[in-house]
Amino acid sequence: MIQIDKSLVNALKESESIVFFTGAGISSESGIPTFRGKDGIWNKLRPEELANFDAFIKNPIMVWEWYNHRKKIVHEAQPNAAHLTISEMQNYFKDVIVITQNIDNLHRRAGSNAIYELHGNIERNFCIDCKKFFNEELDFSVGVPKCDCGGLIRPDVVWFGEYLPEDQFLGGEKAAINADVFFVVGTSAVVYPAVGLVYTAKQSGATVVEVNLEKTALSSISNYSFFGKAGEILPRILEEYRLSIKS
Ligand code: BJW
Ligand code: ZN
Repeated sequence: MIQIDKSLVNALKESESIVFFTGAGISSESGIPTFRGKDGIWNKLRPEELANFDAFIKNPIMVWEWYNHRKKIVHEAQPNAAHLTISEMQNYFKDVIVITQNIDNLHRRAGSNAIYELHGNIERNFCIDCKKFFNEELDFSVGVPKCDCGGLIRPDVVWFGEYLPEDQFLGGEKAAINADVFFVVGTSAVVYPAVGLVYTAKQSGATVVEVNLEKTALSSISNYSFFGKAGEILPRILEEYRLSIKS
């Protein structure tokens, strides 16, 4: 049985705004591989070969194959107990805000209403030249899909060396500043500027709670660290919180 500290439950009882900063690890129990770590997809595929604009220009077919493969996995996946618990938290707290590095839509499908997507969304695509959006199924029958203007269409995700969508980052930053409790779930915490939001939350006075299979660079600044599966730990935290408000 995972033990949940009473002091954390007390902090939650005094909280109006709780924030979940999530990474690939929250979706691993839904069958979506993580990037890094033991079963990370990037153990086999080098990120710099795929997740950057130059790689796309050099070999758009290879990059699209990777995204289409992942899209299929994402479509077949279902939100797990961790996503669902976060969504359920909306019944207990004034503000429950998700800041995610994931592009998989699982928080939305779980029912979370306030979501900032820092690294884009695999469901959307846009033309690299005129920036027009294409949200429908793309046709790959004659090679890499192109816009009417002739530009290549790419997935609307953030690659290395690209700026994060400003509205999403600023929304996430505001949430981090206002957070009472800031959960960091399933991220290796190596990709910036996203991870900087954890430090923003900490400096703004939030209680930081890390949930991960293993230690990360954020463990030392976290007020609480739970090492195990998000799909087991988050439901236990909600369960203890519920018990405490009954008594
Ligand atoms: C579980 C679990 C379970 C498993 N339960 N836990 C040097 C220093 C600092 C910064 C830089 C630097 N050199 C370059 C940079 C900048 C660069 C960066 O941060 N690089 C570092 C890697 C060194 N950042 C950027 O380039 C960003 N843009 C930028 O900085 O713009 C400014 C700029 C503009 C122009 C010029 C110069 C600067 C953009 C970053 C974009 C990241 N994009 C990706 C791909 C998105 C699209 C896609 O999905 O294909 O985003 S990379 C990839 O990493 C993806 C993720 O969102 C991101 C983070 O990964 P995450 O989520 O942490 O996953 P994992 O796999 O790493 O970790 C999983 C964790 O879960 C593990 O810890 C497990 O233990 C755990 N876990 N199962 C609980 N059941
Ligand atoms: Zn175009």
